[in-house]
Amino acid sequence: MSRAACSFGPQPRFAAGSLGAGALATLLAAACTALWGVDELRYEPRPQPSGSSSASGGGTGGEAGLAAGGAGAGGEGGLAAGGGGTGGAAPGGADAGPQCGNGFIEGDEECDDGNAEAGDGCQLCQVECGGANEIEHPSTHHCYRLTEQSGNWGAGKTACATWGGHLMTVGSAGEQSPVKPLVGGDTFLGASDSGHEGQFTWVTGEPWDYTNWAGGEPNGGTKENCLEIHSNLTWNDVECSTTNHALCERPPAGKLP
Ligand SMILES: [Ca+2]
Ligand SMILES: [Ca+2]
Ligand SMILES: [Ca+2]
Ligand SMILES: [Ca+2]
Repeated sequence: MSRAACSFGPQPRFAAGSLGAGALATLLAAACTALWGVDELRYEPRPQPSGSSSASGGGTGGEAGLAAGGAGAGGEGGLAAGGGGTGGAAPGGADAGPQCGNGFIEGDEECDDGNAEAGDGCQLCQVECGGANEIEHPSTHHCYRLTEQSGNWGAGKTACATWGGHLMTVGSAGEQSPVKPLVGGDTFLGASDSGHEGQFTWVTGEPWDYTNWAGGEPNGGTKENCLEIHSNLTWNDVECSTTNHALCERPPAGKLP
């Protein structure tokens, strides 16, 4: 049996403070993978609130039954199976807890890219960031990566985009200090003053609020227009044609509510 995605009845609502939909999504995704070898989770649209239809909403066809059975193996089946029946308690959604898969980063979620897939940087609303050349920021969950190959500033910019991010921008000392283990030598950051000599700007357009220039820097005038960071985390303007590794940054997928 081949399926493109796992489909369920309407996503149940949870009272504030109860176990969230993230836990439910984890269970359902596991059931999906076990039963059909797919891990994409889809919910059908929630029907209009009405006393009778809401009560029967949890039992939409055989798929929902299978889902409830699979979730039961996980030990929280009561929560999963009962969710549909309690959906009508408070129409309007004001009581809905975090829902993994709705595209909004809520509650304990680190990210929410609208799916439960692994390998795309956000699995079940947790950031996937690791390996020898990647570091996840402990509080913002931005992922930082040192490019594998060295090249000029433009090549670093391209490599970061290919990875799904951008050259690293630094808004504070607290953003760059956890990244220090990645900086073994001079490494490109995502700023230049190519557009207007003396006015460095970040590639993302975010405010140029924080700087950490090394003593005497920037000193390169129109010859040095790209930003690099030393291993002691101070900055230097350098020629954009210099061959360096680069630091990339990828914010968590999803919108803030
Ligand atoms: Ca969410
Ligand atoms: Ca940044
Ligand atoms: Ca310059
Ligand atoms: Ca310089």
